[in-house]
This record gives sequence, structure tokens and C-alpha cells, in this order.
Amino acid sequence: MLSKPNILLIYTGGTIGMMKDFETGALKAFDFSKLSQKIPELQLLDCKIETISFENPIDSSNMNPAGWLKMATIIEDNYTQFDGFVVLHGSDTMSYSASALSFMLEHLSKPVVFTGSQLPIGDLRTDAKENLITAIQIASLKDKNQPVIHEVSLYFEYKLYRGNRTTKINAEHFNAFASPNYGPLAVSGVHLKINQELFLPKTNSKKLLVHKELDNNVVIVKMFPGINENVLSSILSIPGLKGMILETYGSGNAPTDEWFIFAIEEAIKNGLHVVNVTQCSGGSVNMGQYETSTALRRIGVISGKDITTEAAITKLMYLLGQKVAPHVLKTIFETAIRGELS
Ligand code: ASN
Repeated sequence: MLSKPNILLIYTGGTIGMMKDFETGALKAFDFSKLSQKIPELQLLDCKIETISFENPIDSSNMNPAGWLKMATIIEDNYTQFDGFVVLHGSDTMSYSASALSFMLEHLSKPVVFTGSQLPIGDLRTDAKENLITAIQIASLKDKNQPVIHEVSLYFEYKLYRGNRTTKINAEHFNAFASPNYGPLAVSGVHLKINQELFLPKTNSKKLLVHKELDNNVVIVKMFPGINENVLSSILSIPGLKGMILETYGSGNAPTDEWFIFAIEEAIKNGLHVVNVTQCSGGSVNMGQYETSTALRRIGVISGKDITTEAAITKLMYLLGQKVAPHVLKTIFETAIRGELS
């Protein structure tokens, strides 16, 4: 007989579990037991649900590598007892967390689905119920008693995406996320349409490996017309800086000014890893397509290809945390390790 899937709901905080502070009018987190009371529908689902909550649920603006470690450890400690994991998370930094977890959880053979909402669960017009219920159904999907999805994903407003391909695009709309360079893994309508051809393949019965070291001696620099030498060289001389995500224009273009190229070249020679990511919401870096990116390629800048900034910064923290040898970091960065780039 097929057993009912066991799902672990991990509550980290976010709007989904917030309520108004009557004194200040601001939204703040409240304790998780109240959240489960608010969704009696959960009992109607064809799975067994257990819940675990961060001791102090947070607005996701307070998320950080310590929070990612907490989530990864909860998943590790409960991995064999559950068929799938649903992480309730604030939407503001959900794409960063989903990306970080995708790198930290190697050989994942079960679904980890991030979700949240734009309106609190107690609000009459809330988007939380649909998001949560469908996320649980997706995490419960099984074929021949085996989980169908084996990766970190993000479900929001009728679409399931690969987590490390997403970005938050709207602070107000229910449709708050996009995956500009990779199609949805599933779309929820009258039927749940699964795009199995887009899934990561199952990692042959290899044991889950949880990587817990992340190095946050990194920075994101967004190019803008007028960036000056003083600003750039101050950033490049931050003590202990090991990696930089450079958000460039279009297909990876940047000024050709001598001072600019020289500053980046010297930094790379001194051991800084510099990754080129486009500040466009879609498309890919292609160094060499324009003259304005040729020098970047020559001096050893890493191509982020079509990776999101969220996945780029967390991948850099992960690779630096793994103490990957500097001479191979570029090659590993430019290779998809969790389906994060094409
Ligand atoms: N500030 C909230 C958070 O990220 C936003 C949300 O969840 N919609 O925690």
C-alpha cells in the first residue's frame, strides 16, 4: 500500500505569518502555532504535515548565512523522516535563500519548496492559502512511491520555479517572482501542469551532502554611468575581500577607461574573484560580443552567463566557503552545478 507523503513545514517568518501591530501599524511576525490555526484546510490535504518553526520568526530582510544554516540543518536532521520540505519564508529575500540552499544541499533527492505571500494569512484577500496549499501538494508529488522533484524550488502565484533562477520583481503584485532565463517547472491551473523536462535529473542514490561553510567576504557592485575611480578603488581595497559580483550593462559591458580596467585587473592579480553578471532582468553575459567587454574577458573576469545576481552572490559565498582552489574557481563558477545557469 502506498503511504501518505510526510511533509515538513519549516516556518522562518515573512508576511505570511505576520499581523499588524496595533500601536505602530507595522507588520511583524507572530508565533507559528497561530499560523496553523488559521489554515484548517491543511487537514484536508492527502499528506501528513509536521511543522517546525524558527524560534524567533523573522522578516526576511533579516535573513543571513546563519539563517540559511538553520534551514539546511533542519532539513538535514529531518531528511530521512520526510518526503518533502516546504519552507515558509518572506518574499523579500526568498530568491537569495532558495539559491543559497540549492548550493548547500548537494545530491538532494527530495523536494524543498520555498513559498510565502504578499498579504498575511489572516487577511481576507490573502494569497497565502493558495501558495501554501499548492506548495505542499507539489512537495507531496510522488511517482512509484519516489519524490518527483529533487531540487530547491520556489512556488508563488501559480508557478513553480527553480529556486536559484528566481528574482523578486514586484513589491505589491501577487505575481511577485520571475524566472527570466528558465521556464517554470510547473504551472498551477485547473490541472497542475508539470514540465518534467525542465527538472534537474535525480542524483543516483547519492547521500545528501550538506555544505555548511559560506564565506561572506563578498560584495555586489552595480555599474552606473559616472562611477569613479575613488569609489571603485575604495571598494576593491576592502580588507579581506575575496569576491565581487560586478553587475554590468547589457551583455556584460562596462567602461573601457584605462583606470577602470587597470583597477579590476590588479585586484584579480591580487586574488580577487570578479564575476560579471548583467544588470538586465533577462539574457546573458557574453564577454567579447562588444568591445566594451573584451578587456574584461582578457583580464580574467568570470562570466556569470545568465545567472541571477541572487544565485551569483550565494554561489560565490558557497565556493569560497568550500575553499575551492583559486585556479579552478572560475571554471566551476562558469559551470552549472545546480542548474543555476545555462
Ligand atoms: N517583508 C516581508 C518579508 O520578506 C515581505 C513578504 O514576505 N511579502 O519578510
